[in-house]
Amino acid sequence: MQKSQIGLVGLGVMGQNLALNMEDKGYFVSVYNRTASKTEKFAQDKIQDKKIQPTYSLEEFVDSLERPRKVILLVKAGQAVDDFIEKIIPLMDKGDLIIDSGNSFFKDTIRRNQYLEGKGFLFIGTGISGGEEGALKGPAMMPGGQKEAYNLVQDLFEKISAKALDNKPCVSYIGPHGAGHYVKMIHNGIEYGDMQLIGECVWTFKKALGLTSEEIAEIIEKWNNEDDVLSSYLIEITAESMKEKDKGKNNSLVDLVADITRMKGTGTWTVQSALELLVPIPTITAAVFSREMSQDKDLRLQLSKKIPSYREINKDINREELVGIAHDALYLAKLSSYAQGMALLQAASEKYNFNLNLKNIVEGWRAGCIIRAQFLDEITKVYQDNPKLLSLLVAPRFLDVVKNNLSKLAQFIGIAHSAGVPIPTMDGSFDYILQLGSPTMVSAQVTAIQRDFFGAHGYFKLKDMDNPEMILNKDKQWKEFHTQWMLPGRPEEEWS
Ligand code: NBP
Repeated sequence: MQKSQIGLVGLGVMGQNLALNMEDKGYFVSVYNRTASKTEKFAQDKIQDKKIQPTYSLEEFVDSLERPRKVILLVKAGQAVDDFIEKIIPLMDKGDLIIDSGNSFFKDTIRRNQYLEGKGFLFIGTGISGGEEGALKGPAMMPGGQKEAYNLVQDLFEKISAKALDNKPCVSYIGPHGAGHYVKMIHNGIEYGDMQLIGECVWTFKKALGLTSEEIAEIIEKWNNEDDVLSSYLIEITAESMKEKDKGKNNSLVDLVADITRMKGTGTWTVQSALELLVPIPTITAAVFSREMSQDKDLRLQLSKKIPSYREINKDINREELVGIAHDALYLAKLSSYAQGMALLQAASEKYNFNLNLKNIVEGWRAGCIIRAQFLDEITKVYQDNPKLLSLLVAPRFLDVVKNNLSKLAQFIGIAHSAGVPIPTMDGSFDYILQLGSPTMVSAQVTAIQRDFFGAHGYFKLKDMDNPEMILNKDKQWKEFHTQWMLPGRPEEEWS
């Protein structure tokens, strides 16, 4: 019997569609699922005339694969992946490859990679983005693991992945062990930011201008024009979904949807990683906290009866003007969010020796994935020109956006707040730019001296405060002091 070139375990939504995608690209595929009835149904309904072999035991599954065996796991992330690895490795041979394509936590992937490598197996942890449709028609893929492992599946991955407009496949070797899952995690964090930023624009249009969901959908739809800097999948689906009517009625569906946003964890992991690596990502953090706040529906209902709603006396706001301001504000806020995400990738690349190629990563997000956007072509060019760029905000083509749109973002924030709309991601994006653009953070001076006052934690003083170009850690241009706050005369002591 013809051996299959690839095996897939886990016939959930993603697994079924990925199996069909691989078969469509000419591969013989074996499939297995923990619950056999799902395999039976898949076999009956979807693969009658296809080169997909259903199997009903792990032994049958492993035996059906050509060597070296390549097995894709698409099961629920977490313990299920470890359990499955334990079940399948006694049946496999050294040199065989296991590919975890679920949304696994990158530190689990690093651990699994080491564990399996120690036993002689190859292991890839790959992020897959694009949901059900992406899995079927072409997802963006972010594989990490041994290079020799990637070489075994490069051809397959390039065939099944999405293709950008220039026909480049949306997949490339990301780096060792957990690099692929790390990059997928950041992709999802950026996605959280994008979604919340758009939501804040919608809310502002509703409250400041009193527009209906349908009217807002029409505005947003125009932002998806080919030559618009905001043109993206998320803008497209926001407009389309906001036009949807409740079944058989004239109400917009979105107005009836509960204001509760669930999440599965990748956004939270992104924020945790940022805290661990000390890289500020205020926009993405605000997006995660906004989802958490949305889940506190009962609390909001109770407290909103007591907390006075804030709204300044209705100012006359010109619709066309606000739409223009919102467009430019959203573009800059998005740019700020991507600058944060890319800075986190740079830091993680050093910390975990991922050796990330930012240009390839962004290039691979141009199609197939949820954050696909025209804007990513621009970011690709930026990293092509300068792979070591300090911040996306200062790339020449984006510095102009910062210069031109900063006052629009400030205006938008003012209008939204006046209308009583909370816009934490817009605030986060704006403050991030202001902080990075501040050679002296006065708030930090105050905090430093407060810490010394109550805890004798010391503070730094630059030798020459008149020289604004002094850099703290360079050439020891600073000294550490402590003021003896409790002693008369408050003598200052030099600590180093
Ligand atoms: P699920 O995440 O719901 O996983 C369903 C599959 O996991 C089924 O085959 C199920 O088998 C299997 N499974 C579970 Br649940 N527990 C298991 C265990 N202890 N041992 C073995 N198998 C187990 O479905 P999905 O939405 O297809 O997602 C698959 C992976 O892809 C997840 O990691 C997800 O985060 C990731 N992902 C999903 C999307 C998306 O849009 N859905 C996008 C990108 C990535 P059963 O049939 O026997 O219960």
